[in-house]
Amino acid sequence: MTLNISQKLISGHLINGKLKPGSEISIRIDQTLTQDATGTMAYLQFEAIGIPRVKTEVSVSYVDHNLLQTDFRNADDHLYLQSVAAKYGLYFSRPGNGVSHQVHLERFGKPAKTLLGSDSHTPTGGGLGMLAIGAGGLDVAMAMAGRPFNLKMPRVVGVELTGKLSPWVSAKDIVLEVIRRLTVKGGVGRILEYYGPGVETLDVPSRAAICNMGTEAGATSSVFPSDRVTREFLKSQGRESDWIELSADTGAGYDEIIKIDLSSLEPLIAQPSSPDRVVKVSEISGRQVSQVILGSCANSSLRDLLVAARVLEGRTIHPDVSFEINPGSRQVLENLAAGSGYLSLVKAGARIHQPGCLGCIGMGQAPATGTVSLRTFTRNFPGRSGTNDDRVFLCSPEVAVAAAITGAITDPRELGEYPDVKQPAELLLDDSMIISPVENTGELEIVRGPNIQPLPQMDPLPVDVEGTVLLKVGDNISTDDIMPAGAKILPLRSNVPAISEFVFSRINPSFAGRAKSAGGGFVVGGENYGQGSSREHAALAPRYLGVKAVIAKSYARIHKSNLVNFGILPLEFKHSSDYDGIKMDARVKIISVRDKIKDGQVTLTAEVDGREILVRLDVSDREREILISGGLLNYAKGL
Ligand code: MIC
Ligand code: SF4
Repeated sequence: MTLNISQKLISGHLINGKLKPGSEISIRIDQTLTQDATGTMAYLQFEAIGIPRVKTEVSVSYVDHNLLQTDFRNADDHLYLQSVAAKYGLYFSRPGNGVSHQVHLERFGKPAKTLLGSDSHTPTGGGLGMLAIGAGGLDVAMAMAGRPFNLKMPRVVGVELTGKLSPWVSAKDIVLEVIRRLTVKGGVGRILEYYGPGVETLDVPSRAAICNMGTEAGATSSVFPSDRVTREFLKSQGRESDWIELSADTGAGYDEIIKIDLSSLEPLIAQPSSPDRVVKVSEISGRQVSQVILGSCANSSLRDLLVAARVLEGRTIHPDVSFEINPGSRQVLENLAAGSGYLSLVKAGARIHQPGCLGCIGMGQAPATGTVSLRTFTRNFPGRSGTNDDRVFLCSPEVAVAAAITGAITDPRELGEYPDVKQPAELLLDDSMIISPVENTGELEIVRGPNIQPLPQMDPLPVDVEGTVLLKVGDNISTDDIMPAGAKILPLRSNVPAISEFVFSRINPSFAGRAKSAGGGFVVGGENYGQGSSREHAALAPRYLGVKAVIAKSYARIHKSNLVNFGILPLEFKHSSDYDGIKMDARVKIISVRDKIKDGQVTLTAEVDGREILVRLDVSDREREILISGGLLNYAKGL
């Protein structure tokens, strides 16, 4: 039987199930990663599972999101995470060492391994030929405890790359083209597997950038072969021995195919406020820009920063532009500083920050009212930058630097000769900001400052569920809408009662108060409900407020699993026309829901203001048990 890369990776780790798209499979997880914003909760859950040491080959705890320390809270979380890592045998990547995905690619990722991360951009590892998947923190905690990861076998989309990129066109343009074609929901339930002669023209940072943003199309993962280029990258990291070859068998097929001729691509840009609102830069050039930021796990590699540095040599940025740089890792920063790149950026007027997520998740760098911000980031959901009514565009480093120079959206091909920047073959390597695991950790104490609050207890599913519709929302509601992030709310990630006050706060500020006084209720959504991040707080905090079920037209993968993990029923309209008939405050009742779920019923009858509609519960038998137990932790404790 001939297999594509995704099928090889899955069958090499398969514990249960068959490679039949849509059916439930369990896979063994070799590596895990967490970041601080999801990590505190993940480790509180890991502690609750009660295992003395992680059971994976490699588990790394990164601190990259909550870097602003405006009071004790984020600093408390950092200490908690460091002490947990020491106690349970994890690597700890210290604050300032860089964005999890960039550092993991550089120092830990290995071809043919599986990686589960509590961050939706974990698929970045696909650039090295890993099967890298984003999940909720609780799923990652389970994987650290040695349990398999469960998911629906994805359909494998072959993305055939032919030709070669033209000057000033780069990896971001390839993935923006993929997102343009698929939209933010076209990748749900799919792995995007890249193949064809264009693959060998792309270096690993470029491949990683492409895999990183497959997430924006809703994909479960994205993956490249592991070839000569991968070997060179690992060699430059002093890790050539981690390389193995990985390619699809000759004649292997795909469930669907997308074809992209790299030679025909032009510089692209995603307009506010969705990553799929992609147009050619040339179509909207001339719009005034007041902020440009180069950074995020999509585009903050050494290659990306060196391109900017070379273009800016001997130039200065436009006086109306704030040009900011968030290096992806200390390795990137050190190597930039070792050459002439750092100096040319500073001389040009760049504001260079510490390595980390920073403005990508609203930890500072909010743009001014009514202004355009061009970012090389991953997502531009409304208000995510920290400014309401923001106008954030997503683009490549080439397009970003062109705007920094001209003060307007500019086709970078107008800048003249393209600097042909390559990732250096020899790099300065320095792991002094990564603390390695040690043995005999029994005596070590975990540091719990006042920001670390215990996990809330969850009751099992009641016999009937009943309540009012607390909120009705439209299509593509993101987890940034459900549980906003930013400098004010992120420090509350380890304090569920406090963070729950902010559920839906951007789009419906009275939500938390109404949910509490009504004793909970229902949320009604459109297509692709819960797109975007892996943050389980978008399920956990509504659950804390008493939300019993969401009824939506369809769901994003990670959020649907998170709803199940926290005991919220992820129901779907059987007839999507019923969505129109439901109003805010409608009274909803599902009688004997517990027994029906136990009996394996897929279609359930819900009474909405006395009228009956049909809803579907499309989950596996295991997920039914989890829902009945009131969530995954209760379920796991009962095993
Ligand atoms: C994001 O980019 O939205 C985040 C912040 O990295 C999230 C994780 C989180 O909310 O903590 C993600 O992508 O999963
Ligand atoms: Fe950090 Fe932004 Fe990447 Fe999320 S998308 S991990 S916030 S850099």
